[in-house]
Amino acid sequence: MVAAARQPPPKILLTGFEPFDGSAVNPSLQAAQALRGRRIAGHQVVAAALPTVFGASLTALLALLEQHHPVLVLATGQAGGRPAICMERVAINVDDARIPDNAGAQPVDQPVVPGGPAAYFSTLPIKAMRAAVQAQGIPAEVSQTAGTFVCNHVFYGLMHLLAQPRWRGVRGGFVHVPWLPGQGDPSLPLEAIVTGLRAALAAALTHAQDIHEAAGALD
Ligand code: PCA
Repeated sequence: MVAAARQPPPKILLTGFEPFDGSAVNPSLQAAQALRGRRIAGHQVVAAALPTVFGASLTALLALLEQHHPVLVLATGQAGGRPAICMERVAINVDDARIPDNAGAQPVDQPVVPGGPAAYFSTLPIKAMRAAVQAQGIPAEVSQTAGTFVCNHVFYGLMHLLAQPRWRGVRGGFVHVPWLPGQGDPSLPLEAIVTGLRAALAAALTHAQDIHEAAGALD
């Protein structure tokens, strides 16, 4: 008798953004690439780059969802000037760009989804993720705003997609990471960002419910 084929592990989708604003690198993309194919808590990491472009980033994200059918999606981006890995709590229905995106678009006071809800909360356990990153000795915070540029656009668009019955049960959220050394101050080395994201993903996969600890320094 032929042994039953082993089930492939469930997938998690980890995205990073292409460099923007004249920078040659984006730590979110480097970290996602470093985690490509890794096993975390019995899941396999699918890593992908999103264009730092309003609209096209969400088209790419939907194609990735349809291709991979992940059980969890973590989108990540660079937040220059922040000192810690930031678990984003909320995505808002606003595009309001201070600088043009990589295609030259600079929407001001536009909705991400016309007629959509004002906001969506992350469905990842942000406090458990913060605790797991801090336990690695890496600075981590809960953040109450992902801004109004392409990161918030993707976060909102992701949560709007996952709110559809078609993607029922798929959890999603967004994490901002600091600059790499050489991009500006404050910064975190790539190894710390990779270790932090790995710990955050492990916590997300092992906590169906969040833990409840008081808000932290940036809150
Ligand atoms: N950070 C930007 C967009 C791409 C990225 O990595 C942001 O915070 O919106």
